[in-house]
Amino acid sequence: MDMFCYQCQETASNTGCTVQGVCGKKADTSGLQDLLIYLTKGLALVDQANRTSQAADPQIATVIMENMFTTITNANFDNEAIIERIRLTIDLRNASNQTGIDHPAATLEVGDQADMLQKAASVGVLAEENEDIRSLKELITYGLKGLCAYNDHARKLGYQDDDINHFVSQTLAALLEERPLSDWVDLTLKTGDYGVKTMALLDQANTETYGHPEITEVNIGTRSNPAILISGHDLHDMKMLLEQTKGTGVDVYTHGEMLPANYYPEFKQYDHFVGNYGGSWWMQKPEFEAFNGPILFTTNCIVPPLDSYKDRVFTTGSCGYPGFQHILPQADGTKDFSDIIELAKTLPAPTQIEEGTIVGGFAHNQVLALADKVIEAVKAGAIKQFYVMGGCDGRQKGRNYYTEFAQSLAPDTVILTAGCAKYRYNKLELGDIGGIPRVLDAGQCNDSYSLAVIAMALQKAFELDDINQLPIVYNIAWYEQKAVIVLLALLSLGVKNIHLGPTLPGFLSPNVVNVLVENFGIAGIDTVENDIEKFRIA
Ligand code: SF4
Ligand code: SF3
Repeated sequence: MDMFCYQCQETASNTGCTVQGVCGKKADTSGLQDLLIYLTKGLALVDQANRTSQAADPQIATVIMENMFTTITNANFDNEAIIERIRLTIDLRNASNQTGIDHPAATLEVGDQADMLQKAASVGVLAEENEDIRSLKELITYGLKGLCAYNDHARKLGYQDDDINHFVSQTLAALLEERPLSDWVDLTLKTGDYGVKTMALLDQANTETYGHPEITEVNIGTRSNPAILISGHDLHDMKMLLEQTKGTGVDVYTHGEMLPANYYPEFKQYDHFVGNYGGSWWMQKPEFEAFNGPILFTTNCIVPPLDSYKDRVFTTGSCGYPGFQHILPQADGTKDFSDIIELAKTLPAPTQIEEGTIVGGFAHNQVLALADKVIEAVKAGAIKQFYVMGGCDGRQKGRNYYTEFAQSLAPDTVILTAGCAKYRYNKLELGDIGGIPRVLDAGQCNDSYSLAVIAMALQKAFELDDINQLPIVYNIAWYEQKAVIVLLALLSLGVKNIHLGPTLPGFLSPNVVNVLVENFGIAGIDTVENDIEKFRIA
């Protein structure tokens, strides 16, 4: 059976995974995900028709969000879970299709897995034959996947904006249509506008619920108690786990994209929240082995596990892996993590792999509290340039570039970061400039929103007409679809000349790359030496 997927940076030969994903995704899982996306567009079509005469259905919005999130790179490898979502989507669509929409995506019925895979074969990415239109449609789809993931986190904290949900459903429905290229360019930009709106909503949800991130020294060593490692982006799960482990003698550590949880006042109050263990997602095999205790994935990125630890991994939310125990929410939305806690009590404490601390918590509120100091340092010439180096990390060898680039930057530069890309340089000793650390970590990839807020505040402080007049260079690393929405959001805010690496997306056709180069000055990366030279202000 063939598959075709080119949604992430590690896609085979930078053109497409066709036999098995570099991520470990199998052809059948890929086919089921294609079918789920197609049916989600059908559900969106029904939603659009209903919205002309009745109030929006929040259940449809939720199912759309969760379906999109489920298909993000490294989120869900579990065929059973995807099949369940396919059936749920069809049931909801049929129950909601009062206007009798007869598009195939709104009427398709499925039988067993073999039947689903047969039907999936004609609705995948390659069903769109025009290379440029396919490229733009997928760029929009991937942006929407990232947007839906962020929107889903906001929803779990009780924050929703139907304007965002409406846009998502409208755009997914539009993707079933044939339209001229220019329409897809417009929709790409509009997806970026809504990316900003969604990241702002999630920022509001996180900070109103858990307080503003503040400067924090995060412990990266271990203690002697048994412990649970929590990974992914879901702060709501983080809160429930901390509450339920309180007084049990079980400690909690973060991994990968959960590191920024350490910066929130709400989470800091728990004495058994010890710190962060290990590095970014792709280091999970040796690190999970050494951790000894249970691991909870709240979102991507899952790497197919080693036998040595696979029996102590749990998933929740939109992620899943065959054989991992999955924790479902109860009727009121809360989750019962007692199985994980009980298992932790029977296992040894983590093996220490590092010691010391790393500093983070430089989200917009904290940086703006230091604004006078920062502005003074720029005016005095102590800080010459800022480098936004946020985004994703990945396992490709070429990503050493980011470590070497950070090391080669002049001492009068400051790195602004968010997302797991930070692990390429957040443990280097890069020092500070008059007390301002040279690596300012705002948080998770969605906290790239904070970097934009900081840039806009600096623009105002220096009375500049254009955000591009600031001494900020954008050298961003991407891997999965959340980075796609971050990129589109930055374009929406008018940021130009973004460098994207380690490779430009394989899903961008040469003509679409030209559009991005001509209108936004998007470029790839070169050698560290050449880029350091090129980006430096004289
Ligand atoms: Fe390949 Fe990436 Fe798709 Fe996995 S998500 S199948 S690595 S393109
Ligand atoms: Fe993505 Fe896996 Fe890091 Fe949130 S989650 S950034 S790659």
